[in-house]
Amino acid sequence: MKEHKAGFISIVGKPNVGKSTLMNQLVGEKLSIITSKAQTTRHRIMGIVNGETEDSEFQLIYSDTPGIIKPQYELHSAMMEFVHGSLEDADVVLFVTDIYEKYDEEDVIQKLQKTQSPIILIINKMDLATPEIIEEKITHWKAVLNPAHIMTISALQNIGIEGLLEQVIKLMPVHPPYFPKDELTDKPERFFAAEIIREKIFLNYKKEVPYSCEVVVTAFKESDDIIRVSSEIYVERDTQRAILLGHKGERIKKVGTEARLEMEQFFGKKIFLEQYIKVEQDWRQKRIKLDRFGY
Ligand code: GDP
Ligand code: K
Ligand code: MG
Repeated sequence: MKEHKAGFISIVGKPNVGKSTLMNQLVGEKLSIITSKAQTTRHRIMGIVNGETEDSEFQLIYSDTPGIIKPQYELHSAMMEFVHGSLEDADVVLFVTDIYEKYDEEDVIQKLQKTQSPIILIINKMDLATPEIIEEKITHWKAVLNPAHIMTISALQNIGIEGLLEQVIKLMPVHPPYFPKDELTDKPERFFAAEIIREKIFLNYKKEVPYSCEVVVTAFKESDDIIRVSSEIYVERDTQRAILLGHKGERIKKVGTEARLEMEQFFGKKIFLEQYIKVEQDWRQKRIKLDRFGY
């Protein structure tokens, strides 16, 4: 019989370097929402991949995490707790950087130096770089962190992902599976429904509005041919509620349509979606409200 390998792989790094894009490529599903805005990802999201090589069966449990930042709100502190938790569990750390990243990583580096697990440093967005820039980044990272491996990839264009996967499997410990083999993630369906709505909000509004929004799915009722989803969107102020709605509610209607279409793809069923907008003053700063929202 083949040996079984299993382990936790944490995807960490600064905002917007492509962590969620990479996670989705590795898992082969869009589990994590992606936008060009920093702080899109707020939770630790696990994606599970089962497979086999010539010599072993494996289960890889990836964790996508929020980008590492200096907390300004209680919400940020909760987000950074997810990052720390994920580093503590890690058998392998994928430290994602991109070709734009400036050389001011001390806070992040200090966190990584504390982990015992091997680090694969990833230089992402190679599709946008010249060989000279990549060479410069490699030299830099060897000097400051000296990770077990450095790999250059494009998560967006699916370049270098195969090679990365091989490295990850090599580093996995021999261990029985942690999750049943038909499980894709640790999060419930309604979590993904809420995330899809949140992504559409990030894509449709500017400035502070997306950051002030939280989405809660209050009902997720599946029948043979349709899923009925009820959601509440929380904002911090009445003015934000007005912006979210738009003239005659047209803007939020657009969000709803886009979210519904993506949910139909994700869940493979027709979706009936309800959205209610509520004001919850300063929820990002209040521990008690964050608890209620699952942070
Ligand atoms: P995260 O904040 O680290 O999770 O980053 P995201 O995965 O949300 O990606 C941030 C932005 O970078 C999005 O607009 C992505 O489409 C883009 N992006 C991610 N990977 C690549 C890549 O390999 N090449 C290019 N050109 N863009 C990328
Ligand atoms: K992002
Ligand atoms: Mg992300």
